[in-house]
Amino acid sequence: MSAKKPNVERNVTINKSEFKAAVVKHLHCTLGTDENKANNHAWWKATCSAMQEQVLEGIRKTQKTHYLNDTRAVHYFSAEFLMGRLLSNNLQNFGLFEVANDALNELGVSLSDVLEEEPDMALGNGGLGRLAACFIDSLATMELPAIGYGIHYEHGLFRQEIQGGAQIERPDSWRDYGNPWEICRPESIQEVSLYGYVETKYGENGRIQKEWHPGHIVKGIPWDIPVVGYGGKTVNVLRLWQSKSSGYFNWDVFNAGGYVDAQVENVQAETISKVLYPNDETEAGKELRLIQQYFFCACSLKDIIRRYKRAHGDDWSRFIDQVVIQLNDTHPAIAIPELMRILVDRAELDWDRAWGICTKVFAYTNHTLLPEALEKWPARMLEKILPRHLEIIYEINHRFMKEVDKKWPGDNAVKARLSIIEEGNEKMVRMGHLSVIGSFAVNGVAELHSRLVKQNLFPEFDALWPGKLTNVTNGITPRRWLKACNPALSKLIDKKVGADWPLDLKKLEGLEKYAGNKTFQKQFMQVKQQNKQLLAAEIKESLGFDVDTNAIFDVQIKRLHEYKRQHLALLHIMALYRRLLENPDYDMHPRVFIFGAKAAPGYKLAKDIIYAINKVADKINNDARVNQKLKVAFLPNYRVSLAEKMIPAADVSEQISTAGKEASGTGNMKLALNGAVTIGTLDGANIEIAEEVGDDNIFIFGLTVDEVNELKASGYKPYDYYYKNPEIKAVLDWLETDYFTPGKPGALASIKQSLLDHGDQYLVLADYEAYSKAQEEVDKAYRDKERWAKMAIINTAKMGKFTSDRSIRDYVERIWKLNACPVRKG
Ligand code: AZC
Repeated sequence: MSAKKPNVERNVTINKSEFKAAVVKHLHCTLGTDENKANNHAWWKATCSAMQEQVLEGIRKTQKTHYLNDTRAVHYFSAEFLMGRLLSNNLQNFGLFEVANDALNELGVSLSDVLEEEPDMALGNGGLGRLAACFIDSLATMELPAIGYGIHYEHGLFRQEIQGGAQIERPDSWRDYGNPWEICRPESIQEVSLYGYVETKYGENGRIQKEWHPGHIVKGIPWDIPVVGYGGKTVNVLRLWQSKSSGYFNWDVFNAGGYVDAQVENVQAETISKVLYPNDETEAGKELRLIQQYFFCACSLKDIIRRYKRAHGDDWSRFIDQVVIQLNDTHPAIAIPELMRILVDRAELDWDRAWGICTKVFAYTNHTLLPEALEKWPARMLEKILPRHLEIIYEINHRFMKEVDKKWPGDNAVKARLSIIEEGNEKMVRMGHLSVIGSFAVNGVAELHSRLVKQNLFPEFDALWPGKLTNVTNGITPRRWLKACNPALSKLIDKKVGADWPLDLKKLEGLEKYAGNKTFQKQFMQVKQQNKQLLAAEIKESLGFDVDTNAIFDVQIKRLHEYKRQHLALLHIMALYRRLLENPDYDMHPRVFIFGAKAAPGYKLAKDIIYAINKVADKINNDARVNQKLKVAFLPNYRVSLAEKMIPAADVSEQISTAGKEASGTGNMKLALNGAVTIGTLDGANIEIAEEVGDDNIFIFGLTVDEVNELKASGYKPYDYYYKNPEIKAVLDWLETDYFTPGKPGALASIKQSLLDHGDQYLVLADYEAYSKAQEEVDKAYRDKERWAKMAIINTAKMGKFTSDRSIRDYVERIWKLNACPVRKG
């Protein structure tokens, strides 16, 4: 049966010989080299430039169409966009992958080698940044007018090296040799003010006028990264701001004294966009971080307003019809007082009208309940960097407190909880509160998480504004996370359900009827086997040892964090090792535990866990008594392009966070989509994955959110588990010896301490036994080849809900109220 062609009308028609000619032209005319001299890097650049011709045409047509239709657009504000590589994605989305492959082939060049030349665009830490990247892919694919706004970091997330088992951070330099995709737009440069003081003036009609005299002005230079929708019709852009010195220094302010302190002089404008903060789920609280946030929000708002004014002049009445701004977490929350400042101080609207506009423009997504991730800024820091914004925040709060008093008269406790300002030793500005108050919609990212946002994080806000707090379950783009990263499985799927599933992922349900079909099972598992071989080759190249591709590939890939509990997996690996040493006939199917994880450079215990995984891996992999059955591979420098190799090869997906802590997870969706079976807790989107695949096709274990709360309330004592369970005791004690770190006893002891003496905040020991039992079930299931194949197929078949197109549809229909704006040929 031949594959049905996708039901997409493509805007691009370029054949192999034209593509070939374009590549050669760029090799000659853009790079000044020729076919004989060019290395893969040059071929990569030439191929990108050939693509870029199509891309630029797409951008031009898209922008013209949006302008002529005067469309309402969503503006996705995010401090992070974890884009990964673009060439393969752009080729796929333009439908030119095969064309390019054949064209390069004729030139004696391998497209897959060329693709490997592209550095990842790693302008994000983890889930939040990758979600933003998936969302802009869906927006373009669904032909929605959208623009992503963020920061053009010179250095993205650090490159991780492992030396002697420990993580070493090296700078990431994704654009050292130029980036062929980005387009500089000097015509849209913006200026941003910082520091200085506020002057109060009285206007003719008695109106109080505030004037901010900044101490420093920096320039924001926009770089546009194309976002090619699947089908190549709409090409939106991601606009990233780079900071540059404006050469401006306010001598008046300086001479007035006191306002511009020594630090201001030291501010180097270029440092603002120099580096991405490498923290995931922890708020850094650093001055430069706040400046980064304000910098990109201020540039982006000016850009939006410039575009609006071009069509509507000074008439603000249509602003709320044209503009919606989604705040990706609180990182861009400072945009709320900035828009108020523009409307009240610059456009001279009265407060109520300005606030009416503001609160119809912003919507806010919360991504975490972890207290250490909820941003708070010292009022003093805001006053210094953004004095007018602090005044505006106080005014917003003052008016809001009156509203609270109407609902709960005289209740000071509720006021203290709801106030944007947290009183204490040091007055703090709560950015989450500001975001909820300044937005018309607030969402969590999975059903459970959104319920907890309402119940635990913002209960009174929910009571005050019923319906404002809502859920939009996360999603992933199936174009990158199945079609592009797993071509063998994609082709197999095409044959069964047709080729338009990348646009309509529910079509995968058509696979369900083959789940019990022996032939299909065999084909499906053969693809998995091929992908495992590719990953085994990667492991060999990166780590130097062989892994058995008949073993279960058990994969845990995500940032390293105690709540994600990589150390729970580690304790279990050590227990398996111990069981095998005690009983060489211990009956288990061979397994390779594969990890990928970066730790925030300042997060000591997370780095200790990486070290421990590597040390335990060294020992096990070199122990001939066990290494036929057990291996551990920690692949360094986990990133999008490595995920694309690991995910298609996974048999088992580890999603083992403490219930209530992982807001959603999106790796869980990517792995299941590629036929991995989840072992996981009832947390985040795991719950919704379980609902889709059914209890027989997932291994759920461990405490529920309610049980976690009960256990904590009743006084959790990790030592009880240590004394009760001899395996837990043995394994924890083992960590203290020098067995894994010869000559260095105690080198892994911090993990034991955190679990016993520091209270095991994430209930690793409480969930250990259930996890270990669930792993035995996994082992049993895998040995039944038919049962496993069926489970794997059903996982792929049932992932339709988790396409980011569905998430975007939810946002569009329930929050953004946007219309698609098709871009036509010509
Ligand atoms: C992450 C959540 O931890 C993860 O569960 C979720 O899937 C993802 O956002 C996308 O919604 N949160 C973050 O990355 N948060 C921060 C502050 O970095």
